[in-house]
Amino acid sequence: MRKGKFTAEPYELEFDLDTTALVMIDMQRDFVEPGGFGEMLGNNVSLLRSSIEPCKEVLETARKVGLFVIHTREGHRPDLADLPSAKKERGHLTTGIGDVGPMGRILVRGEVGHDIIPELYPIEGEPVVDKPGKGAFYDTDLLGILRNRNIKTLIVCGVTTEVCVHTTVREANDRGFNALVPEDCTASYFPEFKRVALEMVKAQGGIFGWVSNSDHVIKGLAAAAKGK
Ligand code: C5J
Repeated sequence: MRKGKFTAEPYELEFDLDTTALVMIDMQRDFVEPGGFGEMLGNNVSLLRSSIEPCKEVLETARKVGLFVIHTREGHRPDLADLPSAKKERGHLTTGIGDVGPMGRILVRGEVGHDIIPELYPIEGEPVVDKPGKGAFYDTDLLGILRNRNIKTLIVCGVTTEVCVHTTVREANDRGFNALVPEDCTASYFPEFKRVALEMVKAQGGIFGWVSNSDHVIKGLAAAAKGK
């Protein structure tokens, strides 16, 4: 028996450890670390950093119980051939995507700032999905990876709540997955956006998915692993 239930809103979510995956969205240095692109844009990265410890605890438990773990990174090819001009031009930034920022070329694969923070670094066997957009399904091989593992339930953590996490949860919902977001494992530069984004996920009977927290997720995973 590898089945369990997560305490969540709007109601408990039943899951099976063998068909559940943890998806860690864009915990990249440029978004989360002081001195990165996010901070360069004037954002307070400490708001995002509060999610690191809960993410780490969920990740460690997921690894212990043998859950399938996937990481994503937002970014582009070094030649920027996959960067739409609309995305490049948005915001009229003097230093934007592809330009040299504080941690190398901004959101370019292979650069220091594009990489995942050391606290949550992927280990062997955990696929890293590089995504050019906000949603983790758009123009990536994530759907194939999940289907090949018969995954049905996603625990979605990471940053930022209302941008890449929310877009991914919506995409997952439309593709037939049950997605759950542990609220302390996600963060936004704008706390009000985080609050509303999570309200939207669980509204109307869970129109996009479920909201829980790291404690409930850890307890749910551990109990399922013990067959309780
Ligand atoms: C943003 C993300 N905020 N990972 N990316 O541009 O949410």
